[in-house]
Amino acid sequence: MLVKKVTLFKVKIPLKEEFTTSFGTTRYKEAVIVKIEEKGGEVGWGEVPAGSGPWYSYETVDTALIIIRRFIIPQILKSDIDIDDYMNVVKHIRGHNMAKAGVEMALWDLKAKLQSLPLWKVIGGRRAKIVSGVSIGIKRSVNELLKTIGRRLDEGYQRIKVKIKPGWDINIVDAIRREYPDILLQVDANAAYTLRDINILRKLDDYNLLMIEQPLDYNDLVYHAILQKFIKTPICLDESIKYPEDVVRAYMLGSCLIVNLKPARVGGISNSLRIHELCYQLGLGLWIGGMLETGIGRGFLVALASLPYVNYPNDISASNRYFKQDIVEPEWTLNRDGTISVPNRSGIGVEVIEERLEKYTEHKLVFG
Ligand code: OSB
Ligand code: MG
Repeated sequence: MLVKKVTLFKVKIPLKEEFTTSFGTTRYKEAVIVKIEEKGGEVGWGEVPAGSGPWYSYETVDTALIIIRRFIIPQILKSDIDIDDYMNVVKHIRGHNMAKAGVEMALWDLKAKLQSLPLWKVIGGRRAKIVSGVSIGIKRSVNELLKTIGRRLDEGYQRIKVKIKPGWDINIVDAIRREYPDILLQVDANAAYTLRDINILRKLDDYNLLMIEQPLDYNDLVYHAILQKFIKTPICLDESIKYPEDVVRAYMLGSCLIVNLKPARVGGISNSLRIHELCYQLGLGLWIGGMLETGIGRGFLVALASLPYVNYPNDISASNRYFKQDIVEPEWTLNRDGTISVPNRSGIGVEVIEERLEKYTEHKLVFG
C-alpha cells in the first residue's frame, strides 16, 4: 500500500448520557480519527479512542496527535508498506499503544478494502453475529442504576457490566441481584481497590458474578495473582494488559483467568490477533472491550469479536447507546436477540459520513 495522504481529525462528540467510572466522568467522546489515502484512491479509517486526560491510561488525544505527526507519519508517508512493515516501524516507539493502533487500524481497513473483503474475514473471523453486552457507569442513586439496567435488558443486551468503586460495590451488586437474580452480571473497578480492601472483594463472591475486572492497580500483575488466590470470582484484566507478553506473564503468575482485549490499548489489530491466539493456547477466557468508540473504532471491535476463541459477551453496544447520531452509515444496531451482525461490505463495513465527522472536528491536520 503506497500511503499518499494522511488526515488526522481531532473530534469531540457529545455522549447521550454521561459515563462515570472510578476515575471520573466523561461527557464527550474525544478521539483522533485517522484517514489514510493510498495511491489508487482507496481510503482507510482508524480511531485513537484516548480520552481528554490521562485517567484510563497516560495517553490522551493530544499526546496521540504528537506521536502520530512527529514519529509515525514521517515514517509511512510516501512509502509502500504492509502491516508487518508498519509494526516494525513503530516497534521503536515505547508505549503510546493507542496512537500506534489508530494508524494501524486505518492500514487494516485499507488492506481489506484493496482485497474487496470484509475485515473480519481477512483476520480470520468466523461468526455472523457477535454477542453484545453493555457497560453501565456509576449513577447518582441505586434506583437510577436499577432503572438503567432494566432499560438495557429490555433493549436486549445479553450481559450487564456495572462500574464499581469503594462505597459503590456490595450495596449495588446486592440490589441488582435482588431484582435480577439470574442475569449475566460482572463488575469493573478500573483499578479502584488495593489488597487492603480484600474483605469487600471477597464478599463479591456471594453474587455469582461472571468476573471482576481490574480490581487493583493499572500496572499490577503480582497483587492480582495474590488476590485471585483469595477470591472465587474470576479476575479479568483490562488496564494491566498492554502487550501480548503481558498475557503470558499474567498466566504464569495467575493474575487473571480472563482477558478484556481492547485493540487500542494493546497497539492495534496485529497484537490483538496474537493475544487472541495466546488466550486460546493458555486456556484464558477472552472478550472484546471498548473505549466508547465512534462507529469507526467500533468496526474493529466487531471484527475482533467475530474471532473463534472469543468466549464471553463483549462490551460492544449499538451506536445509539453512545450517540444521538454516529458518524458512520449504517449505524451499529442491536438485533432483538442481543447480538450485532457482522457486516459484509469490505473493510470495517461501514461508510464514514464526512460531513458529520467535520461537524465534530475541532482540529484537522493534513499530511501529503
Ligand atoms: O474500563 O472498560 C473500561 C470505557 C472507557 C474507558 C474504560 C472502560 C470503558 C467501558 C465502556 O467500560 C465500554 C464501552 O461500551 O465502550
Ligand atoms: Mg475495564
